[in-house]
Amino acid sequence: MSGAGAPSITVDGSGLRVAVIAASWHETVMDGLVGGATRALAAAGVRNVVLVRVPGSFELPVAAARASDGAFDAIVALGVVIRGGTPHFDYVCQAATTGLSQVALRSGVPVGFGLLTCDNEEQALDRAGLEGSREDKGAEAAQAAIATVRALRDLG
Ligand code: DLZ
Repeated sequence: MSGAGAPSITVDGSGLRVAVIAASWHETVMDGLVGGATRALAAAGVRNVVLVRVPGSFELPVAAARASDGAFDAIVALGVVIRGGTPHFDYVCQAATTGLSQVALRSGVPVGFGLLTCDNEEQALDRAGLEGSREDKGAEAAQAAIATVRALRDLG
């Protein structure tokens, strides 16, 4: 799956409370993702943003579950998992993906999915919203989360 076909989303996030939950592995890539998400939230008019760090991507769902208890309108989950020579990659990716999806479905609080799953660091840097990156997945995840809040409100 590539970034081809991604929509250009314009959102009004004024008045929303957003939790950004970010893993800590792969510092440079994470700096890019967090920067992209926070810039996108600011551009959308979101003033109430709480940033929380967890150790790794495996810990994203439990923190997202806590943030979905009513204190926030949307959650942005950010992490990067880089394939190594062991099956660990698959376990961490699957646990994070399934867990974050369950949080959103059980709570009704939209979770922007900003988890990069890459073969190598070069791929991750290219998606991290850093200078020279081709994509900004942190910003995309933030825009998706607040656009989904609006969509759910339209549904009543
Ligand atoms: C253990 C591990 C490995 C091998 N790789 C990554 C990674 O690429 N990205 C990431 O966010 N976390 C990684 N982790 C850590 C796990 O997510 C988790 O923090 C530990 O297994 C402790 O529960």
